[in-house]
Amino acid sequence: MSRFISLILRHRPEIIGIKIEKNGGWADVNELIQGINAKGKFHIDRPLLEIIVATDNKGRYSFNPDGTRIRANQGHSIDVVIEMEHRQPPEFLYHGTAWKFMNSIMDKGLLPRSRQFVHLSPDYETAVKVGYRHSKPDQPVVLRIHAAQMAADGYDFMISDNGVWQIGEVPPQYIEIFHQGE
Ligand code: HQG
Repeated sequence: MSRFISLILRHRPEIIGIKIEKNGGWADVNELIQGINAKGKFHIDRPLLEIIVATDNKGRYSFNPDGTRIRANQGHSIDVVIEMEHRQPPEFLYHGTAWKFMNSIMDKGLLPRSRQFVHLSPDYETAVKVGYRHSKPDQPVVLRIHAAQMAADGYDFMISDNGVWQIGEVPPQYIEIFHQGE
């Protein structure tokens, strides 16, 4: 159910016939509930939606203050503008990916692909989990990104409400393959 909501709010609202506001990425909660139920794949009501939002393991969703609207905090491919905090990054951030992408990454850098931004993790362990999504059953590769150096060179870092760092791209010179324990 949560994956389905994520698909709707980040990528394909049209599959249940709803619109997402460009400014803020908000969907109307009643329309979302009715749209999901009309589709027939899942049945949802407001209390269940509230549980999903409150317990999501990555804090993917938020309600607006009066609870009438809902959005995904990050990860969109559709054209929305989510206000995010622009913040000075730590010295290093991390990115987990698959070895099969490495030639291209070291050639072109990290690119957002289908999403609006490249996502970077604050720590190694999170990057391993993200990387596994693309590398299974093989071990992922974790890249260490020289984030503070990038910021010093003028790159603008943002962090979403659920703590995922976002950047437009990471050129190859800021990327190194990271081995745990270094
Ligand atoms: C790779 C999950 C070839 C990139 C996670 C990644 C994350 C390149 C894949 C969030 C490349 C894109 C996002 C290049 C980047 N050549 N491959 N030049 N540049 N790539 O899923 O960062 O569960 O769009 O390394 O926790 O893996 O959805 O991005 O492997 O925060 O909430 O292209 O998704 O969150 O894959 O994951 P994705 P991601 P949720």
